[in-house]
Amino acid sequence: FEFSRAITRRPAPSITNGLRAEDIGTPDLDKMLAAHADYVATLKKTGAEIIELPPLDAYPDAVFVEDTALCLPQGAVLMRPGAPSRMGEVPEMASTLRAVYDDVREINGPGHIEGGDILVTGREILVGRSDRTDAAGVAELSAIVTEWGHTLREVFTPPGVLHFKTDCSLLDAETILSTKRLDASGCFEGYRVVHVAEGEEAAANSIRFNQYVLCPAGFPRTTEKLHKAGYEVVEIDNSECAKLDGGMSCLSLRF
Ligand code: CIR
Repeated sequence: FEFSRAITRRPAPSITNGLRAEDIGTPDLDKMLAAHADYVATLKKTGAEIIELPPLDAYPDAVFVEDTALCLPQGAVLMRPGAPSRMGEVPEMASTLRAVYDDVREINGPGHIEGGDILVTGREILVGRSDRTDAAGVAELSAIVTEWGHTLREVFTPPGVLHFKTDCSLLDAETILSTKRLDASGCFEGYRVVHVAEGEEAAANSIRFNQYVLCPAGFPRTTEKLHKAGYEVVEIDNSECAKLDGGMSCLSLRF
C-alpha cells in the first residue's frame, strides 16, 4: 500500500458505451471527468508521481487501467482481458510500462486474466477466478510471479460480482476490507478483516494509497468504521464509474 507511482487514464467521450452488467443509466462524461480529476489530485497529494495518460476513444473502458496489467517491484505483467472489447487496451498500456520497467512480461493465452481480479497483500498474491479470469490465465501469471519469488493463491469471486476486488481491498499489509459474502468463502483466513457495512457492499472497492484510503462517496457507515479503525479516509464521487461496474481500484495502476 506504499507506492511511489501510479498510472491513470482520462475518460473519453466513448465512456457512454462502456461495458456494464446491468443498465442503470448512462455515465455523464463531465461528471466523470470531475471525479477523475479529484481522484488523481488525491493520489498526487501523497507525493507520488502520477503518470496521466490521454483518453482513448476507441476503447470505452480504457479509463479502468487496472485491468490491463499487474505491477510488482520486480516487473510488470501485461494482462489478457476476458472481455474481447478490452483486449486492445493492453498494447496501449505496454509502451508506458516498458518506459518505467526493465522487465515487462505478458500473458500470451489462451487463458484470460484481468487486473481487477488480483489482490497483492503483504504476503501473497490472491487471484479470484471470475467471468473474466480463468484457470489458464491464473496458471500463466502464476509461473511468472513464482519466478519473481511471490506466492500466488487462486480463490473465487462471488457469483454475479464482476471482479475479485469489486468485493475487497487491502487496507494495510495484514488487513483487508471485504464484503461479508466474499469473506464467507474463507479466502482471508489469517488476515485481519474489516467488513463493509450491510447494504454498503460497493464500498469494498476502495484503495489504500500511502496515507489515504480512497473510498467511493455515499457509504457513511463503512467510512465511519474506517475512521474509527484509524484510517485517513478520502471520499471520491464514484456515481458515474459505478454505472459501469467500476470503483476506486480500477482507475489506477499503483507501484
Ligand atoms: C468492465 O466491465 O470491464 C468495465 N466496465 C469495468 C471494469 C472495472 N474494473 C475493475 O474493477 N478493476
